[in-house]
Amino acid sequence: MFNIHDPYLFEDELAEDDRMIMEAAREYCQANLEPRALRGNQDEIFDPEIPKEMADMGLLGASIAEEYGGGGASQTAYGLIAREVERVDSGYRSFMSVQSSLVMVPIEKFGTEEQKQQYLPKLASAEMIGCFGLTEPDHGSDPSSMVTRAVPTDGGWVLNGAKTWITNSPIADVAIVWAKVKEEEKDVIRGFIVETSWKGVSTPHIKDKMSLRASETGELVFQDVFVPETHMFPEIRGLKGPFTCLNSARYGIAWGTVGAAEFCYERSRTYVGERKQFGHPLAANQLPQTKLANMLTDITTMQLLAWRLGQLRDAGKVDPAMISLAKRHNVGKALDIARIARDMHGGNGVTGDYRVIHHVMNLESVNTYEGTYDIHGLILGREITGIQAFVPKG
Ligand code: TGC
Ligand code: FAD
Repeated sequence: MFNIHDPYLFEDELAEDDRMIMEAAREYCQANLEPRALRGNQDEIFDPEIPKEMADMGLLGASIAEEYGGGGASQTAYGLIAREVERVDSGYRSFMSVQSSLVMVPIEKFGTEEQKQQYLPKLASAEMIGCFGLTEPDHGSDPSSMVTRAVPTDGGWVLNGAKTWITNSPIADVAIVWAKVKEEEKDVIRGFIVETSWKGVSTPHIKDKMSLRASETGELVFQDVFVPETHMFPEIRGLKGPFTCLNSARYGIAWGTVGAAEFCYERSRTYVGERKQFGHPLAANQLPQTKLANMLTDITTMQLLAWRLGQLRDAGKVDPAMISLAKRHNVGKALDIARIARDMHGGNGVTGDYRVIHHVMNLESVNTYEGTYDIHGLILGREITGIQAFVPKG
């Protein structure tokens, strides 16, 4: 029998543990997150209770090792959690992605044993909130040109510079900061764990975003901040550091956007079934039917891409370009689906209650962050042709 939610039955293939995590995440998100997400989005409020609730459900650091307070779950499970959170709100999925992939992953992968013991359990339990500082006011798509710099001093480093568009920064206790240092006369990018309570750190909130309104976004400003030597990642050098974290977060977005697209499709199906014009349900017309058929076709490709990518990540067989392909495709298709869903709801589509415009606005940010749609196109173009086209020739 044709399944109108999962036509190629990928959920039948899930391991039992992954399915249980998915079902628990769905139940929490629908019962607890959903009722608060609309108001949060409209009033630009990040609910401070939600991190703790997510932690209690095991949704933070789900794939981090259990010995550090993580869930020890599979990559597929991490993706399935992102799908359930983003079905409700991309802003809360952003919070979860940053905490799990962009803060806990680098500490687990690049940190010393002491750094792991000090931070990972507190991040898993939401006793601490983290953020990730790569983008700067003048350097977004091209982080290699960053100007934030650390210079050596007695017992550590002095950090100066500014990062912007930083998810969670206004509420963060700790920031993973990427900055240049001089090593043998050359600039090298290194990673630091910086506590936001330290002297010289400020985290101004970016006001009046029209997208991801329930997510706290801000700056990270460093004025002569002393960072002890113990707070530098000891080995990792270059953009490989931040990009390794981004591999995990971009993969999560490939899954998260499946949830947003599924919500918009299902909402539209219900709406055209109930709404009558010219004496018939809208669903009796050819155009709404083919719009739904197109949505479901795109959602099916999104589901299968994300699911297969999870399997490949668990098997350790992923090249970053595979993640670019899925992030770019799935965000692009989710945005198309959300915009069409908005149109299918007519005037009601612009109200908060139906929740489709909420997804349209959120997905605009998701299309831009963690590498824009076009930057991921150029990453794929470089793989296909062997020629980098980021820097214009001539
Ligand atoms: P390129 O020459 O390509 O690479 C430099 C070094 O990095 C290595 N590398 C990677 N390593 C692991 N994973 C990846 N995905 C990697 N991509 C590159 C590469 O092997 C090389 O290593 P080595 O040892 O040879 O030095 O560097 P490039 O400067 O030419 O890069 C170009 C480009 C455009 C691909 C890159 O700059 C890029 O991806 N730009 C997009 C920037 C971006 O994604 N920013 C995200 C900021 S964080 C964020 O948005 C969080 S939103 C959070 C939320 O709310 O969910
Ligand atoms: P630009 O790089 O100035 O790009 C502008 C346009 O030019 C884009 O369309 C881009 O595709 C295009 N473009 C750029 N270069 C090229 C080229 N070579 N060829 C063709 N087209 C090109 N960053 C963090 O570090 N941490 C965070 O937590 C974080 N959270 C964010 C949350 C939100 C809500 C948003 C909106 C952004 C966040 N970001 C974060 C920043 C995000 O990663 C950047 O916005 C993104 O990488 C793009 O950089 P930019 O905004 O400077 O745009």
